[in-house]
Amino acid sequence: MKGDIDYSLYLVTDSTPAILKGRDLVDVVEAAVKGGVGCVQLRDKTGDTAELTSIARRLHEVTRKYRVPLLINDRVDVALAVRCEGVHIGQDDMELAVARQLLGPDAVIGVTVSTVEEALRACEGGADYLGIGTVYATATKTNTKNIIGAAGVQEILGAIAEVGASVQTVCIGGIDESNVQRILYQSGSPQKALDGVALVSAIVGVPDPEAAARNLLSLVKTHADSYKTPTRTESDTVIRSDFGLFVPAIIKKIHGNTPLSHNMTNLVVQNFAANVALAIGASPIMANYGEEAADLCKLGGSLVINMGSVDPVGLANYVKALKAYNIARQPVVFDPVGAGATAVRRAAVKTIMAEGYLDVIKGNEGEIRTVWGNHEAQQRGVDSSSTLDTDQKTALVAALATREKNVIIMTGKSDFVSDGQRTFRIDNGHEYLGAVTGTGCVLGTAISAAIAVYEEDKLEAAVAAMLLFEIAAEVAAARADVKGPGTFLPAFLDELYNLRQATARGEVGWLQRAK
Ligand code: 3NM
Ligand code: MG
Repeated sequence: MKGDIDYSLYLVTDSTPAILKGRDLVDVVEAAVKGGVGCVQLRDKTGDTAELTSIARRLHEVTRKYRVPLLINDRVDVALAVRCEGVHIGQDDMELAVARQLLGPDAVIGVTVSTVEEALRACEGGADYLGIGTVYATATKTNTKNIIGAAGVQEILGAIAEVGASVQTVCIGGIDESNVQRILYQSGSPQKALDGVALVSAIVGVPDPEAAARNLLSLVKTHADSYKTPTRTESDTVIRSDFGLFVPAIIKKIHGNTPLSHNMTNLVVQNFAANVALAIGASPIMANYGEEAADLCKLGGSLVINMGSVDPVGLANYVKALKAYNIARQPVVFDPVGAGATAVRRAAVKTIMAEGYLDVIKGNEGEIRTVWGNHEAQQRGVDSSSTLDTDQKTALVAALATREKNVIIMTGKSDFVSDGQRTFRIDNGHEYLGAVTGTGCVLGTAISAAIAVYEEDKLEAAVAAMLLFEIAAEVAAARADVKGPGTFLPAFLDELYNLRQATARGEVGWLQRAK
């Protein structure tokens, strides 16, 4: 019986008026179970014992009818009184060993964990499943000890796999239709993946719990098709010699498809970014109002979030757009401009990374190190030196891409690009790129165009855009009429345009300059 439980969609109840909105909890749970919830936990931190026992009894009648287990949060006595399938205990609740003794070997006992230590202790103590959290900040539980994000869940799953524990796992906190697939994807490793997700408000707090549960369950079941881990393992050198095999094709595809590049960017670079998008064959829209993303994300393009000037209104807009693009499964490029510079920016990076999946994160060394350092538990020493050498940069982009399951680009004199499996360095570019404003920002726009047309390999797409961009800069800087940064700027736009047009005609000699 215990082994048959389907944890894919795990419902935790909440009887607060803000969530339940005057409905009968039993009706809400029955609807959710009809929609596909496979496990129900009664969680009521305020009800007295008689009240709790009565509602547990009514809930158990329903869950039994659908052959779904009912667990009681914290209250072993209530579980015993109603003879339901088990309990869920938090770190401040009754000890696991005592609960097991009282309930016996057949009872289901789950434990809340937020650290590796708590997880390993619960496994050793014989927990049947772990509720890992808090993943994302949530209004449903504001007294939470630890927001751990996908990276924290991944760390815990890795530690469980290492000791070979067979425990089931769900994660909890702030999960809804916009992020359920990405948390399953981002938190997993080849060794161990989550068995499901636990939610409160996304099911109990919506008008139609049955439809919500049905939709969420189908998202859980299809997450593997929706996000894919790159499977190639070619070495750096193989990829380099292959430039000609994929770069021209990607640039031709931008030229042919004119993908939308939706930029939420700062005032300084808006005009420049739009011109770069046009030069490489994309269709730019500079739209900083998040509400528009719900429509724009349906046009098959990509989103650039450039944190160049961040304020609370801007941040809320970024989050809104990010969620819209995530739901539509259209790619997002994140440029954490000035990430480490102020507390406000560090917090904004944290929020953006928690609120959505970022297909590409592009930044300079300091910015990428801030993104990495956001998850304290995983710093592992890379932050201790003031500037990183080539090996450290390679290791950092690969580790961050592995952790985030995306593409990481660290720009600089040499650029480092990784999807966690393939990591390499691009040495093209020109000093004039650093002598005019916004070139780093508009590179994000160029990358967004490539990713919009070539989602099948985001690493190759990023590399194609970067080579076009940096070689165009070299060609422009070498022109006789270019005397400095001022004359460089229009020449750069010209050469971006020229190289793109030439590539569309099949002339790809410029790619010889790739290094
Ligand atoms: N436990 P929602 S977070 C009940 O971190 C609960 O252990 C948490 O609610 C933990 O799905 C949480 O509405 C609330 O975000 C989850
Ligand atoms: Mg608890």
